[in-house]
Amino acid sequence: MEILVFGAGSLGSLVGGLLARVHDVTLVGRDPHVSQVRADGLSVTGAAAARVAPDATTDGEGRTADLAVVTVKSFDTAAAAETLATGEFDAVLSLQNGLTEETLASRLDTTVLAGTATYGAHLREPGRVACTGVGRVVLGARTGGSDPAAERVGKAFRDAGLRTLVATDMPRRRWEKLAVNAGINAVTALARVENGSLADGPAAEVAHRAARETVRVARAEGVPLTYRGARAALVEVVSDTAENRSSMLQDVDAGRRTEVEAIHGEVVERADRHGIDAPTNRTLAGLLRAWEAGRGVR
Ligand code: KPL
Repeated sequence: MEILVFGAGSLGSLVGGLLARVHDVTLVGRDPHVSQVRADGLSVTGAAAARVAPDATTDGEGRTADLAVVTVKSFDTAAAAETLATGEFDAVLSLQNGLTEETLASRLDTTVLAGTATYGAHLREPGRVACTGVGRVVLGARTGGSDPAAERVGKAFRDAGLRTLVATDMPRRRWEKLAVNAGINAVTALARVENGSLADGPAAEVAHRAARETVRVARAEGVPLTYRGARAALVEVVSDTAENRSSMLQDVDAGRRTEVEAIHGEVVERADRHGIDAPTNRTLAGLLRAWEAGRGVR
């Protein structure tokens, strides 16, 4: 399969690198990573190791492929959609944090699949990405139900050795992942701890409160998410990615803008719309916004 991975950060480079073991992959990213991959290939280290030579480019305009996998940060989704709209793809799969598939679907004239990925990934240096936790990719039709495109993409991912499930209840799973991110990302970024630190103790308590609030909002949105299901998902991801530094902690460490708006901002905004209290998410969002403002990255 010809696959364009749009967003060669940590997760995009890991997923693209693993897919490149059997597929024809092009990574769209930034220099100096892109130049390094073009010159020396991509090294994947850690729990899933590989040395691969995908194509790499800084220019995503006018591309054609069977599949585009979108892995850019949530706040870059609209710009990514605009670039992808200049090309041609049989299907586009979002593997991003937040509920970004709606933004892609409203701007693209092709099948947009929803996906979640709980693999731990860290771009250690240009040309080298570490797999810091073997999680799982779950993908399927954006609005639920079955879709032949999802089956084809799921098979392509499994052929490349990625743990992948094709699901028919993506709206619920996207919200479950949002609850997991609401639990893990800000707490690990603010406390500067790895995901495994949320297994118990005071940080775990805050994480579970943030996830629980997200479940309440999901239910108000008509999504059948249970507290027990979200809690089990949070515990599983914390354990599967125990050694991982969450994407938000990596952003804070690097002094970059975070995905606070797509995670905690989204929960708080929708909670307000439904007249629901979300004090933990509101506090976490406030702290991260203050950090971003102080760094001049808002
Ligand atoms: O999605 C993630 C992230 O870091 O953004 C998890 C699954 C929490 C892995 O760290």
